[in-house]
Parts: sequence; C-alpha cells; structure tokens
Amino acid sequence: MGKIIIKGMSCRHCVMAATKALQEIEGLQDIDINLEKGEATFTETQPVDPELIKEKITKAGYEVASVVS
Ligand SMILES: [Cu+2]
Repeated sequence: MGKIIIKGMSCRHCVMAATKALQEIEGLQDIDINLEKGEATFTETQPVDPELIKEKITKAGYEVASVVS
C-alpha cells in the first residue's frame, strides 16, 4: 500500500477534490484520504510515477509533501 502526504486540505470538499484527482490516475486503486492526518493511502495495480501524482494534486490546488509507494 502506498501513501501520500498532502498539504492544504481543510475540509470534506478538499478530500473529495483530491480523491477525484487521484482517481484520474491509471493504476491507483482503493484511494482513501484521511483529512486529519492529511494522508492518502492507495494500492497500485501498476507502477505509478510519483511525479504524476504530484502533478494531479497540484492541479487540484493542494501540495504533495511526500509519496511513499
Ligand atoms: Cu476544503
């Protein structure tokens, strides 16, 4: 299971927006975001480029502090 630390999420809408951004990435599954922790967990069905994750999250308006996959 992989983990993403996301900065800038402040409410449920942020969680939904970030989840949606991650769902657009092929290979990411079972995306679950914990708002209090600022943490997204996922499983990979194929290798995903961390840069792509950063790009999608940044476009959605948040910041990726780290990706652990
Ligand atoms: Cu929000």
